[in-house]
Amino acid sequence: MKKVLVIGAGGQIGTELVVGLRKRFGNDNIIASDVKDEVKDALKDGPYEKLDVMNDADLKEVVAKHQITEIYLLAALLSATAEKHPDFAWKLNMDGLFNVLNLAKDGVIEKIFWPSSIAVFGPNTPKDNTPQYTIMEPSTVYGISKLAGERWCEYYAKQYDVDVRSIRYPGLISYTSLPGGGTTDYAVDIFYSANRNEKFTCFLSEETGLPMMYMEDAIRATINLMEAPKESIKIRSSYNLAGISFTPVEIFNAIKRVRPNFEIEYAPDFRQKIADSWPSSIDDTHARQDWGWEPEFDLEKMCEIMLDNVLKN
Ligand code: AKB
Repeated sequence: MKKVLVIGAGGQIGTELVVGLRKRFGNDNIIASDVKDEVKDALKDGPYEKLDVMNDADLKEVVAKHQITEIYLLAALLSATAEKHPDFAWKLNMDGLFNVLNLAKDGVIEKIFWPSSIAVFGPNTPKDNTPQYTIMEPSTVYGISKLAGERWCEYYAKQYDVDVRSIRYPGLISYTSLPGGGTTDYAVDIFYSANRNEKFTCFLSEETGLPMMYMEDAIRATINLMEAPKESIKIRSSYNLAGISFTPVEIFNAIKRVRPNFEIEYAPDFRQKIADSWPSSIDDTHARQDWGWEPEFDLEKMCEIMLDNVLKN
């Protein structure tokens, strides 16, 4: 019987992933966990455990208590916050991964999902349609931790037959739960300003193209990857995944078509340098071939849903 532990369930991805997994596998089979005391309303339909993934003993206790078979490890510090707290970012992003990988190595759990990011690429990577296999050389703490994590995932898969699966998420756009500490967060914040009729100050320049994805696509991709037959998962580092790529001015223009009075100004800050080191679009041929990935949301569809929902939530 499948018993899933989602670590970092209170975050942007975790919240929607728990809801998606509970819909598919039943509320009681999905245990949400987060380091925070307060349980979000969206997570209250099933079991919750307060858990710090860096505490190996506590992690083992929760896994034993619920007889966990699969872990989705989402607890991490994202790119912008990690630049401010490099030591802690490295510790959280790596210790947590090792604790979970070792549970699978020891045969305690059967399967792991661990998210990587477009941040594994760096300034020397080809920017357009970035291939799965290419120059990496990330220049951020977050990117370095994700690339190291990818190498460890592949190592554990090859050496110890650990069934670990991963996606290099682009920037994720959602309204149920806010992102925090990322470089792609402007693409969510912009909808709040648009709906409040406020001028939006964008922390990236207007021509900064980045790979993005609507959250519903990301959740579907994640669950599909985890449910795919083991033999179809050919890549054990992490899969490139593409959704929608756009620049701040392109998303502004898409919103302006629906909110004609909307205004924007550009005030690039330290996050500009991070964004400049990342790809502007991604080639996800391997994900399409290996486990049938196909995105459903384009810029217009995503903007429509976001504008309808951000303030309601
Ligand atoms: C970030 O901006 O740090 C994240 C990411 C692309 O991994 N959204």
